[in-house]
Amino acid sequence: MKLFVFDHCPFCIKAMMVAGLKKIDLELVYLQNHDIEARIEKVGANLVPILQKPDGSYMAESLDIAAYLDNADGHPALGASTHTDNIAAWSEATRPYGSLLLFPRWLRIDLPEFQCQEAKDWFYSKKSAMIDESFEQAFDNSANYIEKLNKVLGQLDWLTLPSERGDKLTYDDVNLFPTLRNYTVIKGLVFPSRVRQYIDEVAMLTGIPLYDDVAV
Ligand SMILES: N[C@@H](CCC(=O)N[C@@H](CS)C(=O)NCC(=O)O)C(=O)O
Repeated sequence: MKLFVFDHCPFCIKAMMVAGLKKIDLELVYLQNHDIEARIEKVGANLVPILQKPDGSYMAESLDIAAYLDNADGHPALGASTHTDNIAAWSEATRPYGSLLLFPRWLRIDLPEFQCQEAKDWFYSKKSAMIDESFEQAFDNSANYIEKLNKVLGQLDWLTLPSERGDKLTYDDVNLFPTLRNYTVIKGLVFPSRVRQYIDEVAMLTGIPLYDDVAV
């Protein structure tokens, strides 16, 4: 099977987490960010992740792909969500600062979906319109946004560690971890120790690489 992704895409990480957890033999294919046609020709819409199943057919929607991969061996491992509202509220609270901090950084590190100028230019024009700031301005304002994001990171008091539940993951982890994983690219962001432990434990169980070594 093939999974078409961007490395920085949190939805793609949802599908990749399950593939890693279940040790599914999956080829990751990184599409160039501007190559909309490569997405539309497969699923009729401009989005990743896209799974190509063994019969050659394509499947979109990260949570559908996650469920498909989890059920592929007839022994689903993921538990049900119990913190859907908490995760939705927390994600909403972090999104503005997360975008301002993440978007400029994705072009400052070496990512497989930005291997040509066209891909970088496409991302820049689309996303700087979304944050209403140039990437340069947003990056220069990092200290301010980091302070705000640090506060929201303290609002994860309901979080339980995988090690406190027999290393069993749930759809809450699939929905929460990708955002936290992306925040590891933000140099100077201080994760509360329990949140940091959560990130490290889920990364270990799913084999998802973090960005600490290349953080900017
Ligand atoms: N509901 C979709 C959302 C996927 C999505 O929004 N993917 C973004 C990347 S994070 C995308 O492909 N956007 C198109 C683009 O960047 O051109 C899912 O859960 O898979």
